[in-house]
Amino acid sequence: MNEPIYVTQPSLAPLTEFSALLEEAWASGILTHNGPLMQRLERDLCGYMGVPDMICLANGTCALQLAIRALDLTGEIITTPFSFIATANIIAWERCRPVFVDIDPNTWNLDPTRIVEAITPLTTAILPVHVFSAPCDVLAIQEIANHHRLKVIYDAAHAMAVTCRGQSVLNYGDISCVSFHATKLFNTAEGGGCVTGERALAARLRRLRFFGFDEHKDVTDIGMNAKMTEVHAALGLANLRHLDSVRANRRRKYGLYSDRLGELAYLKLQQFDSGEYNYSYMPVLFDSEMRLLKAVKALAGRNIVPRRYFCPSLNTLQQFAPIMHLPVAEKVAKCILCLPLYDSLSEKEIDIVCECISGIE
Ligand code: T4K
Repeated sequence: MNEPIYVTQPSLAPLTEFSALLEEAWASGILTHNGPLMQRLERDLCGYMGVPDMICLANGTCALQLAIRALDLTGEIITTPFSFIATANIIAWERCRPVFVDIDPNTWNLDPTRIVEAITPLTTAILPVHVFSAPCDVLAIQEIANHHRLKVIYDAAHAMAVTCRGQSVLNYGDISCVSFHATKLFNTAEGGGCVTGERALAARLRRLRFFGFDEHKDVTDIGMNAKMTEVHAALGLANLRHLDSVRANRRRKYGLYSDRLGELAYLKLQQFDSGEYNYSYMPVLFDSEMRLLKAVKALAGRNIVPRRYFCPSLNTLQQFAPIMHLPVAEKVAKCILCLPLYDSLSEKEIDIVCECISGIE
């Protein structure tokens, strides 16, 4: 390969569609402060996903931060060690303690059977991740939360356009937090949002993103600046029109990969119920880190750059001490490689990736 093949490339609408929307902002001179394009994006996203309310924000990390604040969480929050660093960081940033619980070896999501033993009098919430978009066991998690009077925030950063049990996966929990980062299925360059079915919570999230201003511009809460700009919202509106075809295209490519790699004895794919996935990532689990490293080397030889999302397992990081040993997450984190998957990736390129991986011993 002359040009490197990276793990992903942003999905982008034709530039003309983006610029047509920007013309509206140029004409009105409104660039931010919950402007008309952002409000339209919120409405369109609700309609597209079938969710009651979407609060668009500057990024997915802000979404998690505001969710923790809006629910007034303190103490300990039970979470997964197999995630991007933002998940645990924002819990600690909000002066709570992330308590890591091991994951399921097949879905790679928080294992609900291990949650109860981690609950203490300080626990206020469970914060699972729908990792790579595969839905968590939402019913089991909600049952535990109800029984122990805990809040549930889903880190749904990867889980745009995913249904679970006949409705958007974002409808589960008290608040779901999604990311619209450039590397996600749906992007606004930087961006994110909170979804909630509770009106009062939605109103509070709106105040928190806007310095604590309420709808009359009176300061009635302690807020910050987490607004999405009109420029980002315009990109979102343009990209949203193409989301169905982006998802379908990725699904087809995911299928090509799984046809070619699914039978390899040393590889496993993520387990998810059919349809409940958005194909934004192509993660494969090797039977050992050594084999993964051989694959990385073989791919590097063809100028292909996969990513080790999410290594190391977050429970092994010093900043989240005391360190607990969580064998499933530690093994999975060492053995997962995300292969290139994006709109313009060709079948030939997928073949080359698969050749590299099939050829290792
Ligand atoms: N929770 C979870 C579970 C998450 O995964 C994330 C973010 C969050 C919370 C927080 O959401 P945000 O606050 O980010 O909205 C990416 C993203 O920065 C991050 O959003 C994402 N998860 C995380 C999993 O991955 P990297 O380290 O992959 O970025 P980078 O720059 O290495 O990009 C990967 C490849 O993508 C590059 O090789 C080239 C390509 N690329 C990247 C960018 C930024 C492009 O082609 N264009 C671009 O603009 O972090």
